[in-house]
Amino acid sequence: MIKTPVCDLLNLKYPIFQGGMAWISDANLAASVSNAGGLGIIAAGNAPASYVTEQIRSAKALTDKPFGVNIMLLSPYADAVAEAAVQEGVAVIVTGAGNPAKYMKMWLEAGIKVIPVVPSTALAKMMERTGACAVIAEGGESGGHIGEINTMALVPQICDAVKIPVIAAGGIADGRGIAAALMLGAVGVQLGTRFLVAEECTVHPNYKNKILKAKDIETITTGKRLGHPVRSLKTPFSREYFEKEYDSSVSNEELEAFAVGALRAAAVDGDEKIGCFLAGQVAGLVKKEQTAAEMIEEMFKEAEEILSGAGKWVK
Ligand code: TUI
Repeated sequence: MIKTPVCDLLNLKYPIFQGGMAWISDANLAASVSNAGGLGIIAAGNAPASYVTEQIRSAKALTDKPFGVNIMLLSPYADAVAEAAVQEGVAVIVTGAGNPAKYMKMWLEAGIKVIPVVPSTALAKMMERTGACAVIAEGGESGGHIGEINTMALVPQICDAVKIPVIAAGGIADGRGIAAALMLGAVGVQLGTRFLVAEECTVHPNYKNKILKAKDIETITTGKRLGHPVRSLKTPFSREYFEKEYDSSVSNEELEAFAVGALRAAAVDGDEKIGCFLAGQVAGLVKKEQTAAEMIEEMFKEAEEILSGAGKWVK
């Protein structure tokens, strides 16, 4: 059995979080992961607070285990979602795509455990000072909005920078990745891309098929020009965005307008032309659809075998 301080901190059987994926991580997926012994997370993405409230209530009806809400700080509704999460009394808030300092006091006073995603040691230290109970060190292999540093380099540096528990994210999709993350000093992992193909994940089937068929070099990073790099699968949308990004005759406003609605088009409509299919570099490792429980049990069995056998290299 793999037990870490994150299991005690959040009352989990397995130290694994399901990433909060905008338009994808709903109550159904989150409750399945929580029922399987991990931490399921509802993604607020760019949705209004009413959607998040509704999803929190649905998740409460589907599980009596703890689950979290991921608040995407670039969202125009971030303030309202930050308050809705307090109103609904969620156990855990994960933040992404920004610095949540202005909400920390309100969340901590409400007794919520706050776990920000951090792409740097500076932000990790600041989050520790402001009361985060753990941080997620997310490397640039991840899907979606990403930082500069990759998981292998980021995780140990963040582990050295803070005393609170560190959860590793980015580039993890199986037991080998979990074992490696623990060796880097992390005490938990967060996975998005693998859970995209969970049976309980209601994302459009075209999205799942794209992940299941993806090879190692099939992701691309776009959005650097606007300061928000995003990793997604190579598709007509991402290739065209990439070209526009390096075309000086295209204005920033035109570039932004081109991407409006692209996440929804992928996740809800499965539109292979105009959709933006966010995915991590591990998409090529994801080969089968399983229940969330099967995935978690399989990965931790594998991680346990690897870690138990690791002494073979020590002579
Ligand atoms: O947030 C994510 N991944 C995401 S968010 C998303 S939706 C989106 N929509 C429009 C534009 C961009 C994204 C899709 N995927 N991951 C967590 C994450 N957080 N990665 C990197 C960061 C991050 C970056 C900078 C966290 C904090 C940060 O701080 C900067 C500061 O303000 O200090």
